[in-house]
Amino acid sequence: MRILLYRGDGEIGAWAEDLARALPGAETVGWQEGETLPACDHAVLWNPAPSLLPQLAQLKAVFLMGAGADAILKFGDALPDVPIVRLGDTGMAVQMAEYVAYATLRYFRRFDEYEEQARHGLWTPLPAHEKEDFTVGVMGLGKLGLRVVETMRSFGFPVRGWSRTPKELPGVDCFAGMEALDAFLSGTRVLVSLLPLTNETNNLLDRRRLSTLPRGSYVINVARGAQLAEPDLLTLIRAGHIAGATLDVFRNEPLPAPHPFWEEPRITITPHISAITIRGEAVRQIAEKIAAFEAGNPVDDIVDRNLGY
Ligand code: NDP
Ligand code: OXD
Repeated sequence: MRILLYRGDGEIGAWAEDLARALPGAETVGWQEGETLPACDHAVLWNPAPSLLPQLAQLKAVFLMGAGADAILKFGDALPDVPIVRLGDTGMAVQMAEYVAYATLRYFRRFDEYEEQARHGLWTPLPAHEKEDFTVGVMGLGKLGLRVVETMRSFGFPVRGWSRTPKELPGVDCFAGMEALDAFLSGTRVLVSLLPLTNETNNLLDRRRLSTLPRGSYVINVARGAQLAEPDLLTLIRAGHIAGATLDVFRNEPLPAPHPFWEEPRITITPHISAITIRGEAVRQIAEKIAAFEAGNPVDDIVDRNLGY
């Protein structure tokens, strides 16, 4: 079996070593612009170059090195008709839970205010927020969103969730579909996005929808930057409607140097690290999926191109 390994950033050495260990007997090959791809069975890749796409038509399947499929599905009809398989969790769900819990607790327990007070030598207990005023609303109840829901519930926060198809989760107010979005937002104090980027979710969080959140809400975006209308968020923060945002993802990454977000103290910026791909776990899962594929067994996490995730 021959496997193409490719990353847009060119760094495949460690992936090749791990894959050789996980699938002994498989040969891995790389590819560079201008080369003709030798006959391969599968590809394991991230951010493919457009000129590689036609050469993928010979493959049995493409395995992504990440959870989001938007970076490949954006090529639309230029993509060959082979199954695309994304990562399912592989250690990312717990990282998302850590990130969202940290950001929420920082707001809820007023840590920023205490830090500021401490800088001025002030010992002044502030009134504690009530959990009942801090409903966490998670958009996207998939592999990652569900773990966040579970974690925030374990701290005793009221939790609600929004997904495309209806769900029933113990102790969670579940909302589904566009028709329920305003109702979901209107009772959410801490909004978390863990949605895939699709035609439906692109620019979903615009001025009108962000205004539907109660005054004093917070936004945590750990999914994809293009879901959020960035100027609208800024306007609502400056107007005091949104109290703050913790953003890991942006419409343009890296976030460009002159961008008003850098200057806004109520926005916390991290460089797309809320859940990094843990290579060892990813390779183990991909190897298992390739083995299942070869054996004709069902493979999880095949991307639905019509839905976009
Ligand atoms: P899943 O596919 O497991 O879950 C997606 C969830 O979003 C599902 O609950 C789905 O609903 C819901 N959804 C999709 N479209 C809509 C819609 N139009 N309206 C309402 N709900 C919708 O994905 P994961 O949990 O594995 O990952 C989520 C995203 O997180 C990835 O797509 C990626 O963009 C992002 N990500 C970000 C990382 C980072 O470091 N910042 C790292 C990893 C992932 P339903 O259940 O009904 O299908
Ligand atoms: C992913 C990501 O989708 O890193 O895995 O954003």
